[in-house]
Amino acid sequence: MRIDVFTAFPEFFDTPLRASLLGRARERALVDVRVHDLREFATDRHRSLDDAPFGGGAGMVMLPEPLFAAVEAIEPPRPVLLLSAAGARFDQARASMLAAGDGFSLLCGRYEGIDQRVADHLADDELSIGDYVTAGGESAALVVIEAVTRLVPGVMGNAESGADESHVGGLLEYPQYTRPAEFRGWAVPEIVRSGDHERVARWRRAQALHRTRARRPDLFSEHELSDGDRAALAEFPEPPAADVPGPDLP
Ligand code: JCQ
Repeated sequence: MRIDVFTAFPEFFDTPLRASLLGRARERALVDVRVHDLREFATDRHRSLDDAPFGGGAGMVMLPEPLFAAVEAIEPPRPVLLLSAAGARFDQARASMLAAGDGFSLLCGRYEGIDQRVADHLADDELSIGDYVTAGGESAALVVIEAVTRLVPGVMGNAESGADESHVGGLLEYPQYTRPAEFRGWAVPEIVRSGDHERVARWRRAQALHRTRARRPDLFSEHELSDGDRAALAEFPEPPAADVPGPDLP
């Protein structure tokens, strides 16, 4: 998997790409992340990357030329993805699609925005990691890189590589507990220590369903309840106190 990043702040990526899962995946040559400094592709003698907006207004706009020059010189893997708060939402389905390919590229905007011709004629797609604005696309690029890399075959051990996690099955994760059995007076639910693995599995499923209904009604309404789901909810109908009930169960 090759991932090319185009940024005005290449140093932003140094530590995150060396640490933890990403660092190990790169050491093992499972992913090849190449960070390109847009400054090297600036065309004027001041190495400018931005200019004032046509039509006036506050702030500066990223110039199209350095981005076009960089992508045309490097010929990085497609799709070329522009990170921006105005993009389509990046989600687990998109992460899986990218992980199934050989590579992709990320363009990081800075300043108050990017010249629209980058989105229209250079990028294949425009992606957002959520409804908030950051100072630039670098943080979003790291989110995309980590979400995709952990899905690349061989990156995670079999134990972790799981289908159990939040957003994989379209539901939020069930609550998890480890030692001690009682911490500051808060006990681990008796059932998860019971040793009845089938019952624990039904309890977890019910908790995931209650939690998703309370916290993410948008996800819950997309979820088709199975017979197993109905059985789990019948056995464990009580949502945890913290999860205020949403719409009625069918
Ligand atoms: C990405 N959610 C939020 C900041 C300009 C395209 O130009 C710019 C991009 C950014 C950073 O992106 C985000 C974002 N997903 O803010 C300024």
